[in-house]
Amino acid sequence: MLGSDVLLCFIFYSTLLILKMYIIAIITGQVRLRKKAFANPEDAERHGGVQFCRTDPYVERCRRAHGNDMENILPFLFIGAVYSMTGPSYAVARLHFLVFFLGRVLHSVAYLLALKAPTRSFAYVIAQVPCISMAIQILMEVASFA
Ligand code: GSH
Repeated sequence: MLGSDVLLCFIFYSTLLILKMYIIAIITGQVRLRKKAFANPEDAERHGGVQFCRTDPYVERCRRAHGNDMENILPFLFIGAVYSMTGPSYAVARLHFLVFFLGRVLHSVAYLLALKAPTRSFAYVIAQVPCISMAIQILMEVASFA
C-alpha cells in the first residue's frame, strides 16, 4: 500500500531520523530542567523564579544540534522522497539512505558529547554526500522535461 521497496526503505530511515530529532528535543527539555535554564518566564516561575529564565551553554548546544538537523533532515525528506520515485536500484538507494542516516546519527552524537573536532564536521560531510548524489540524479531525471 505504501509503494515500492525503495519508498519503504526511505520511509524507514526517515522515520528513524524524525525519532532521533524528537530525542534531541526531549534531551533539550531535560537539560533545561536539570540546569534550570528556561526559555520563557512562565516556565521559570513554575521552577523557582523568573531568574531562571536564562540561557545555558549546554542547552544552546542541544538547540544547535536540533537546528542543524532541521537544516539537513528536512531537505532529505523531500530529496529522498523524490529520488525514490525516479526508479533507482534498491541496493543503491538503500546505501544512500543508510549513509545519510549514519552520518546524521554521528553528527548528533558528536554535537551532544562535544567530540573532538573535526568529528562533527566529518559526519556532516558524510551525510551531505548522498544528498548531493540524490539531488544530481533527480535533476538528470527531470532535466529533459524542464
Ligand atoms: N548553518 C550551519 C552553520 O552555521 O555551521 C551550516 C554549515 C554546517 O551545517 N556545518 C556543520 C555543523 O555542524 C559542520 S561544521 N554546523 C554547526 C551548526 O549548525 O550548529
